[in-house]
Order: sequence, then structure tokens, then C-alpha cells
Amino acid sequence: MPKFEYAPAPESTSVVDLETSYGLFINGEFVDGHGESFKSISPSSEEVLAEVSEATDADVDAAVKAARTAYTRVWSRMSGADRGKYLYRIARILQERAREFAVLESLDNGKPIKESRDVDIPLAAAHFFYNAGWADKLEYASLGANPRPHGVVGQVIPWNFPLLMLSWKIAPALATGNTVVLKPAETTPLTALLFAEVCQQADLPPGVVNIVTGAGATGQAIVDHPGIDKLAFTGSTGVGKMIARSIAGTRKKATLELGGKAANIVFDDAPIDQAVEGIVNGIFFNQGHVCCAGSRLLVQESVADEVTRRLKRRIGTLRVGDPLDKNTDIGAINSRAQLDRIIALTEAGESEGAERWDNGCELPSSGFWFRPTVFTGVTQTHRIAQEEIFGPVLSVLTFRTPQEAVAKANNTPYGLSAGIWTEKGSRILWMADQLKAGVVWANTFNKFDPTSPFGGYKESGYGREGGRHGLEPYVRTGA
Ligand code: TAP
Repeated sequence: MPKFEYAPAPESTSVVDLETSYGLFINGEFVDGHGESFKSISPSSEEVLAEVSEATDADVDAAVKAARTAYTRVWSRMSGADRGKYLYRIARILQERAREFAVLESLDNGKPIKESRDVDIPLAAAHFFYNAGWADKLEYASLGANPRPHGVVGQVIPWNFPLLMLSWKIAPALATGNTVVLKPAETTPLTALLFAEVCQQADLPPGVVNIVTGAGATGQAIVDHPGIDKLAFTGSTGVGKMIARSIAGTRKKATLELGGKAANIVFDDAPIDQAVEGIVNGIFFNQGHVCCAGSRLLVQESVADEVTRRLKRRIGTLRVGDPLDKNTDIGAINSRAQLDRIIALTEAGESEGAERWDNGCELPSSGFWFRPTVFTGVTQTHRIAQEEIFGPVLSVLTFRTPQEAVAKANNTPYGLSAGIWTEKGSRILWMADQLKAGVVWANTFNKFDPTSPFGGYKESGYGREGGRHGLEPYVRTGA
């Protein structure tokens, strides 16, 4: 197939005003943390973007106290309609500053600008708009009698969708009348800190949103703080289990959004070219750093060769490189540690006997990169079929009957998402009923909307985010 050469189409970084160092955002102001500062680097160039303060236990304590004061004196007394006005204001500012946020997200995270520009930032604003609409209607949201906030919410988020995960957390918490202390991931703190500026610009009362930066120890300090009423965590199943253990026996409520190993299931009557697009979007969107990524392709045996052939041809056209280039399909892997994990798991795939293929594209000389990779001949016992790789790596398995597809799809400790590709509506409904997954997409994949609940079964966690269901964990009900 002829290769098209694309001229570079870089997005300008002039819209972003990076500081050399950032403090913590506590009680409406930026303050220095008392821990060692750390560097946030660009994963595509390894260049240092900024120094960021690390929050110690004492800093987390100050943030929780600020959140408590804001809760008791201001936010819990404000009418829902007034809280909604602040959320609408934040949503509009996110839209106005969308380009700045998109460029900063791509710089700090390594994701392609076309994704941060067209997916992450618009969806983040949409979550604020959507939850703003609920703020004065909570009594009509079927949440139970007399819905009221918990108080101070602690929130810890991962690095794969930094601003979007922040919006999934902060928007419903504020709409329901809680105040928050949020920790972004150590490798991607910059858009959360820019969001803190948005809170100032929106005149949000001091202490309603507090952002504390740092690594796992800062997250643990939030989890352990006795002043936290509810926790919301998105991240790995391992850390989620630790959190569940540390809060057992306390009065803290929690929602855990954890890992996944989704099956994307293609039947022989599926429109193959559309399915191929869905498979590519399912596993290579955001470098495969997606909890609900379709990382296990289950394809019906009679079309397996055809699907794999067309899939490889399509993957051959994907462009890997500069995240700020508007033509880039696959950006940089977020960190050296994540790259090492992907390498280790793909080596295990080879040594366990699966057949490895990648698109052979050239990779930049600095930064963290991984070619889009496909493993065929994968069996269910292989580590690459069981463990979350969280990278641009697809494992292909086959099946003969719908029953076998269901059995294989459900053969995982996770249960976050699944995809079904078939022309038969009855089969879609039957499969969706059998699959143990929180989200099931039919003839599409990785579609997100703030009105739609998202969350997992089994080791993918508990609680839902998004939609009316996403408000539930943030309220108490009853007398
Ligand atoms: P984790 O290592 O679990 O980190 C998630 C967050 O928890 C980070 O902010 C991390 O801080 C912090 N953390 C680490 N140790 C902690 C501790 N002991 N106590 C409290 N907080 C702690 O996950 P990750 O590697 O960043 O993210 C990838 C994982 O997130 C994948 O498994 C993915 O599937 C999952 N994920 C799930 C969803 C949903 S909605 N289910 C969405 C996105 C991602 P540092 O990073 O700063 O160390």
C-alpha cells in the first residue's frame, strides 16, 4: 500500500504560559509544599517542563482543614442554583481556554494533540456543564429522600486522562455540595494546577477545591486523613485494594475505578472495515493507556485471518511521533516506568509462545515510545491475555460460538468494558446480558458521554461515575 508522507503540522505552544515552578493550591491560593519538589517532564522529549511542590502530611492536613471550613461556612449553605452557577462558569472558562489546556495536556502527558483537543478537554467541560444542571435538581434525581453532601471528599486520580479524570471527580462532588482535596498523578500534575487557576478566575470560594501534588505518599495521606468523609479513587487495582484495606472499619465511603482487560468481540457477520476501525480505536486511542481499552480482540475463527490481515494493513498507516503534531495518531508513552512495564509484558508474550508483530515505524530518538503491536496465537493463560498492559498492544484470540466468546470474554478478574461487532441485534442483546462488564459497546468502542454512567464489576472496582448514577456516591440520603 502506498505510504502518504505528511508535512509536519505542529500545534504552537505559545498559548501555554508555563511557570518554572508550581506550588500547592490550598484555600484558594498557591502555597509552597513542605516536601521535596519534583520535576514534571515531557514524555516525548524528556525535557523538564516545571518543578512541582510535593505535599507532606501537614500540607494535606491544611488542605483538608481548608476544605472543611469552606464546606461548613460557605458551600453546604449555598443553594444548589448558586453552586450550579459556579460550575457553569468553570465549564465556560474551560471552553474558552480549551486550546491552552489541550497543548499543556499533550506536553505533560504525551497524548496526541488531536485527542486532547477533540476528546479530553471538550469532555471535561461537558462534565462541568452536565453536573451544573443537576446542582439545583438533586431532589428530583431519584437519589433517595433528602439527598445531602458527605462533607469533604478526597480524590486521587491517574495520569492517563489528567484533566478529564479531574472533571469526572470534581464536577459531581461540587454539584452535590461537597468540597474536595484532589491529588493528580505525579507525572501529570500541570493541567490540574492550571485548573486551580480556573477556580480563581471563576471566583470559586476559597477552600472549595484544593489541589495537592505529590506521589503515592501524598495520596496515602489523603486516604488516611480522619477529616475525609468520602474517597474517590481512579487507578490500578493494586492500589485500589490497598485503599480498601486502609479504610476498612472507618466511616469513610469510597468509590474505586480500577483496571480493565476488555474483550472486543468480532463475529463473522460484522462489517469488517468498520470493526477494524473500532479495534484500532479500542486499543491505540491514547497509546492504549485506557482502563476500558479493547486489549483482547476475540475474533470468530472463520474471519480471523481476514480481520488480522486488514487490521495489520490499517495499523501500518498509523503515525507515531510528536504529540503536538496534528497528524499524529499515537503519541509518547507517559513515563519510563510505564514503558518498562509494557516492554516486560510484551517480552513475556513472546517467551510464552505468542507471535509478535508491530508496524515497524521509525521512533523518535528521545522520549518514551512503543510501536503499535499485535500478538496472534494468544491463549487464555498467557500473561498478555490476563494482565493489563496499559499500552498500544493488542492480544488476538479466536472463538467459534457465541457461548465460547462469552466464556473467554468473562475469563478475567476485571469487568470494566466490552465491545460486540455483529449485524444481529438479538445477538447484541444476548451478549450484553451475558458479559460481566460495566459498559458494553455495540458496533462502536470507546464512546464517552457525561450523561452515561461508567464503572466496573469484580476487580475493576465499585461505584459509577457520570450520569445521574455518578451523583449517588456523593450524597447521603434519608432522615
Ligand atoms: P496507580 O499507580 O494506582 O495511581 C493512581 C493514583 O494513585 C496516582 O495519583 C498515584 O500517585 C496514587 N497512588 C499511588 N499509590 C498510592 C497509595 N498508596 N495511596 C493513595 N494513592 C496512591 O495507577 P496509574 O498507574 O497511575 O493508573 C493506571 C491505572 O488506572 C490502570 O490500572 C487503569 O486501568 C486505571 N484507570 C482506571 C480508570 C477507571 S475509570 N476504571 C480510568 C483510568 C485509569 P502517583 O502516580 O503520583 O504515584
